[in-house]
Amino acid sequence: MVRNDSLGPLHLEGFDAVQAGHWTLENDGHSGDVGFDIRVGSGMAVSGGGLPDVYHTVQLHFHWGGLATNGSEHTVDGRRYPMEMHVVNMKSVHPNESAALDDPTGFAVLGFFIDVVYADNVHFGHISQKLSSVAYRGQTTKVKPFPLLSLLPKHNMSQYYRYSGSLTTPPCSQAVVWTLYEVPIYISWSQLAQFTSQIFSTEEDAEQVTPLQNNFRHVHPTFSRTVSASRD
Ligand code: SG7
Ligand code: ZN
Repeated sequence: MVRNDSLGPLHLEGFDAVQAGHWTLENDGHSGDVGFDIRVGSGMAVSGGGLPDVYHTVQLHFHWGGLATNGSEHTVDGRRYPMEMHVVNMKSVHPNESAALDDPTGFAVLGFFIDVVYADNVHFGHISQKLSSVAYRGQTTKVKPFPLLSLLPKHNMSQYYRYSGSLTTPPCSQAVVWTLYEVPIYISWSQLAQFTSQIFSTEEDAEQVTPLQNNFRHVHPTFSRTVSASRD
């Protein structure tokens, strides 16, 4: 880990506003895949904080384990959190995702650890209340836009880890500038249970009745990569 004092806070444009139109929550659950994405439309972008360019926000999604097993994709000092949220942003110069996949800095993904407490997180209700509408693969529902900032930690957004890496799902393209925030988001046990019990990777009439769990990629060695820490 290398401390890099030049890594200031990121600029999160439009995250504090209610965007026009609607967002789409879609169950894309091929087995081993993520489960669902929330496509957010236009209006939000991230820049600064050492990112090489401006990236517009495309979607957010989650990785989880089970009720008793943690499911974050990243670990800090060997610790895995119950869940992890990814806000996926694509470099604005690219016309489409396949162009961005060919660029080693084509995506900027913001990762947030999610920890579990007793109190509900009211802002997560915007998402968790909708999960039953997209239980099965291919199902979609509309989500009324809400300020994405309301989901994020209120403090210490200048503390994060930075490395160059890959998408965590196949083909795992080396196309991501990762930003992992140190301070977690908190949700309740019952909200965690909604993620671990309500999403299926199968179609509605399938025989399989086991909900999608453990949709995280296993930890890989960093090889020669540097992981930087922003100043606090
Ligand atoms: C899921 O995770 C989807 C993908 C996403 C991938 O498969 O959410 O979304 C799309 C549009 O394919 O890939 C490019 C992208 O966002 C990996 O995302 S992740 O590395 O942040 N986990
Ligand atoms: Zn992800």
